[in-house]
Amino acid sequence: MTLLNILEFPDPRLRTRAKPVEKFDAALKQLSVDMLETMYAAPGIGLAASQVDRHIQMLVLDVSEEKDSPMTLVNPRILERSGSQTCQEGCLSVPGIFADVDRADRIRVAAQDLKGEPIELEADGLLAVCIQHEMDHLIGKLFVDYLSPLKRDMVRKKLEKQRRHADVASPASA
Ligand code: K1U
Ligand code: ZN
Repeated sequence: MTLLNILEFPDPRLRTRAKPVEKFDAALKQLSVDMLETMYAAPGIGLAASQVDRHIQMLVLDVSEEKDSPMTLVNPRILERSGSQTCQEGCLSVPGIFADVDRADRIRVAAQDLKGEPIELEADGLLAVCIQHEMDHLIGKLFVDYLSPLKRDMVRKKLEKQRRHADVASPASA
């Protein structure tokens, strides 16, 4: 099992725009397996390749209660959006912070699977929120960008404090 390192806000690499996937090979399949393992272990309900410092348009997710419905979307595009919903979001790249974000309630998405075959799906509720959140990662956008600059700065300071406390609790050996 390979667990990948998840980049954390405000790491500038999270702001990189992901490139389209052109090669549907064994390495892409392996990255999707590693990303799913990393997402389940975190635990989370989604993960974008950008979060593990791979700047390609691929995301994984599983919003099922049983954690038995993994999905991988390659080169996703939103074809249609409708309605709106407000959901409290978290992010594995912004640990311990939760905030309400307004997003489309229903979306229609076109993507490719790991073989490059076209997929189309309709999503609503949490699945729609999660896809929109992960697609934001692929353009270098984080859910904290929907907050006011003041609140975003508070988040940055809170994370710095959390990290300082974590360093004191378990200092890196020299
Ligand atoms: O992108 C990410 O960092 C993953 C993120 C996805 C997400 C969560 C909530 C709303 C929108 C998108 C997470 O998975 S954060 C962790 C989380 O929400 C969760 C963890 C365990 C069980 C249930 C939810
Ligand atoms: Zn996220």
